[in-house]
Amino acid sequence: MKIYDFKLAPNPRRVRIFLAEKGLKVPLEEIDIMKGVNRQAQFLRINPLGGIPVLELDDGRYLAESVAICRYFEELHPEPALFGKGAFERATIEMWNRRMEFSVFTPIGMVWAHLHELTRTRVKQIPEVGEQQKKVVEMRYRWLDEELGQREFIAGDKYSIADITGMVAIDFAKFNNISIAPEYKHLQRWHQAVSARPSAAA
Ligand SMILES: N[C@@H](CCC(=O)N[C@@H](CS)C(=O)NCC(=O)O)C(=O)O
Repeated sequence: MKIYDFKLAPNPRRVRIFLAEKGLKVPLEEIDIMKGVNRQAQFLRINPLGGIPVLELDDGRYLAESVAICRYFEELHPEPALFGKGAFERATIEMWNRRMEFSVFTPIGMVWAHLHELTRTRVKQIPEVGEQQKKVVEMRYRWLDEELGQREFIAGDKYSIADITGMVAIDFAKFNNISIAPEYKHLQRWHQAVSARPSAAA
């Protein structure tokens, strides 16, 4: 078993943090996406969409998509439960993880795609889209600050996959010169707490 990884990229980091929270170690193989190794025929046979991470099982099967890979390990190693337990908690964590992906990570990714110099040769950049998405990110940070004024973690009183997605997205935003404004005390408090967990260094 191994995971195709790239140390600097946010999605594989989600899986590394998840595994660290579970106390699991899986060999990693670095795929340099900045050099386009993931866009070469050999890797496209593994994942036709070219994205990393990808989990390769010992029997030759593959799983792509960070959350699918995390779910696989959750099934095999249920504790600590990072996708929740019971119908309501599981659905709540699912809701929040999807919100972190679609409403926080996606606009941050759009800022990266449309404004960052490293994506200039890969994407037809439309700077106005990047600037507009920056405003969306700012709105989402304000919303998260309000939410985190009501509970300890993103999806409730327990750390979950939603905290992993949220933290990884917010850390990735720093590459795009977006940081948490000092007045967002609850968001700051949460970010410091999740960043202090040993898994954050994975
Ligand atoms: N939805 C996928 C996204 C995978 C993805 O886009 N990964 C990025 C790295 S964070 C990547 O491989 N980018 C390079 C490329 O697509 O060429 C997941 O959650 O795993």
